[in-house]
Amino acid sequence: MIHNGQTVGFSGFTPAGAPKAVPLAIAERAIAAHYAGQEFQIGVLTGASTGPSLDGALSKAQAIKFRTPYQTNADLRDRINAGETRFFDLHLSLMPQVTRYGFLGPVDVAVVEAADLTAGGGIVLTSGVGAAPTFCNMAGKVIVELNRHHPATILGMHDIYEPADPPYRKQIPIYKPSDRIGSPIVTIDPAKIVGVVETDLEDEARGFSEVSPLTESLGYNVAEFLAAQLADGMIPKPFLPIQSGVGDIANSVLGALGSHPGIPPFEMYTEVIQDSVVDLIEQERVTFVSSCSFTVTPPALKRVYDNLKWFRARVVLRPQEISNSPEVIRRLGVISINTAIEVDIFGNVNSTHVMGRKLMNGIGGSGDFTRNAYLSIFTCPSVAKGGKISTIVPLVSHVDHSEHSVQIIATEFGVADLRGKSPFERANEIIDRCAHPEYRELLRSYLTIVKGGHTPHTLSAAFRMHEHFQKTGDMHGCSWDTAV
Ligand code: 0RQ
Repeated sequence: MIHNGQTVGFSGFTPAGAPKAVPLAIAERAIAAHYAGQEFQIGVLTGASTGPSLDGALSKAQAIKFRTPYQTNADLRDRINAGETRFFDLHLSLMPQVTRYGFLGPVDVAVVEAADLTAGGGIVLTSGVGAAPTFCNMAGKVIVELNRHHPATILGMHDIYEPADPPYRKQIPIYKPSDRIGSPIVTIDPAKIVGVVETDLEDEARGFSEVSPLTESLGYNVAEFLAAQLADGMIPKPFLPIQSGVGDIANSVLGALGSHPGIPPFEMYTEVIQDSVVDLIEQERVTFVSSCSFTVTPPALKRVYDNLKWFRARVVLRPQEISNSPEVIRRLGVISINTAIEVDIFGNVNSTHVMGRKLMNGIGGSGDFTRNAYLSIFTCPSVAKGGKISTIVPLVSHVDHSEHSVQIIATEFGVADLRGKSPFERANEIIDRCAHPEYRELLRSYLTIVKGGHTPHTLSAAFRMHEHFQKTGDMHGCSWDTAV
């Protein structure tokens, strides 16, 4: 049913809710075709990243011609960076919309993981929604992976809503994270369902590293800052909804927010629920979460499924077009917290590329939230690769979030507040509060190379720290001497 050159839309968001058996079968088919000297590659559309059975197996089988919008898989990353797979890095909120607009071409087949099927073409999704409703609507054929690992009683956790396209679009009527505006099921013409594959497979979300002294300090700094903002009246009482990205730092920051005495129980309007949020919901430190997925480890998901009634009253899973909607994010006043690879002294953020060239994961939903947040925060350790790389640099080697959208930077050393500051003031704030002490003098001296101009850049020196690392394997020892 799936042929060379076709485009397939897969359900899920992160490994949560992504199909596993059908992509493995497609990978086998590709390997057999390649062995027989035939071409077999498909376009892979998803909600976000997926797990080893989808991106991993298909990229190992050299079966992915085109991929969008986000990935985290090591094999796929290698193929993208080798130029073998074309990758389109896209804001996640836009994925359903650009699919409907036809910007990515036709969707031939949708493969959707379901917890249950109802009479009349109703699909009960599982732990992640992603762009599944749109793929089901757009595709000519739908293949359902009916995964018994997810209980049918998850029915009611999802809120499926697809906005009309311009010029007929109306406002998305969400005024608080818990508002429900759609249907608990995806409804399609049952005649489009060309196959049902029964499975019993757990989600493939990765675990987390233990909280380290560094992630603990970073989390504490963000929590202290937000508690002080609340006490000063800069954040309205009782508090605003939180969005948090994925990864060890994000997990640790959420843990710190949850345990800080100056932060009251709060709501979240976010795209992923990580393990720490499951803890906080159980502890009633988080009172409600609107999300696109449960990106949690299998033991954490088991806790959710063992206590479904409790969690269904406190969690709604939405399509990414709604969980990441700029309109709703700005209306609700979301506080966004995402992770940077590098930050420059003026507040531009690189979340996606190492040394300007090598893709790490992708922008994900970080841009949807950052640009529209009440308060936009980026976190990162002050150094990478054992201190040989300063994550604070004169100019980022790739721009994902510009200085016009980024308000707060936090590292393990402190928090820089960029609001209302000129480029020169921002540079001093970031260097003094966030840079590693070993790199502070070097960064300060960058500001003195030339005088004048609104933004004190020296074009011939702006990437000197990166160049020095590429030549010597270390940013230490870099100087501006020959740069001007
Ligand atoms: O590499 O594992 O080889 O040592 O980058 O860095 O510190 O482990 O951090 O896992 O939280 O990932 C930005 C990639 C951070 C992630 C990023 C190297 C570092 C390590 C990972 P190693 P850490 P994390 C949510 C919203 C996308 C945007 C987003 C991400 C590896 O958070 O993909 O937030 N964000 N989306 O050593 C060279 C530097 C480096 C560096 C870090 N300056 N130079 N290497 N590394 N900084 C996602 C969704 O929307 C679903």
